[in-house]
Amino acid sequence: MKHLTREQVGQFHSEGYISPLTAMPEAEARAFRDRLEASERESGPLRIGKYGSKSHLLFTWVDEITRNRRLLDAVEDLIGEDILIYTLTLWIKGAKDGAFVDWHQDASYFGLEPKEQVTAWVALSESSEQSGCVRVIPRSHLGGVYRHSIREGTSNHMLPRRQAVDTEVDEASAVRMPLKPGQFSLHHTLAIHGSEPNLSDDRRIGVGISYIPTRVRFTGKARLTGMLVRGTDRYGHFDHERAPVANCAPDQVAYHAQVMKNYFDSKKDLRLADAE
Ligand SMILES: O=C(O)CCC(=O)C(=O)O
Repeated sequence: MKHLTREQVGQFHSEGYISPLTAMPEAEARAFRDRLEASERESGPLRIGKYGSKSHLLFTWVDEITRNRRLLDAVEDLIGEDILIYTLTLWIKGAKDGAFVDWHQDASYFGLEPKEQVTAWVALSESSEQSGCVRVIPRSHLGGVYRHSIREGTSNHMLPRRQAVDTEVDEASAVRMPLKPGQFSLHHTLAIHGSEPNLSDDRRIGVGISYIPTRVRFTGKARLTGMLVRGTDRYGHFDHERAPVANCAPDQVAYHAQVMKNYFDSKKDLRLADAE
């Protein structure tokens, strides 16, 4: 064990999540936030589906976060030492902007087998009950993949496809995962989770990193890419992504656009129940 206790690993398997864990001191997280805000001044809003997705290909500060030793040690304790990033999302809610995330499972639109993906959600600002921290339904990862459908008329839904789980969610059983800047939570790919709007006066900023062991494969037709962040890849199910050497270098921006198109196109041949 490199970071987690046996009890924490046990909790992940029985409950579907662990929180809070610490990746870095608060001051370091604030410095990352400063770099994020400098990138926003240069490149505009970091929107999901654009620069806010797979941002580890565009920004050196995101690449650095994904390779944080304590973060990877915790992930390694769950999935082993050969680790790829499958995707990454910057979850940014403005103060009182109404944005929320409906109940969903990550596995429902990832198209991965076996279902061993783990999401690490790293806070770069205070993620509290008031600012709309991530909520999870304990043990919901034990029920397999649920049907999802598109919620029309919900423009504040942060997921690009606005999907939500069709099953009745017992909200009373939901557990909030509040985090200080520099802390992170881990949730299972099948755990039903979501978050409420940010009612605080500050932005709520999190980096959601989807880590997979190299043995996992994509079940759709396309050949996808992943970033090897620890260990070796003895399977070759994914082409390895190229890390940025500067923020938004033109060739890397073009590379990101091509990777993103391939990623989103690849989901089109997955069944609706599983995907969008
Ligand atoms: O940031 C949020 O509120 C939702 C995060 C989420 O859905 C995820 O990390 O998978």
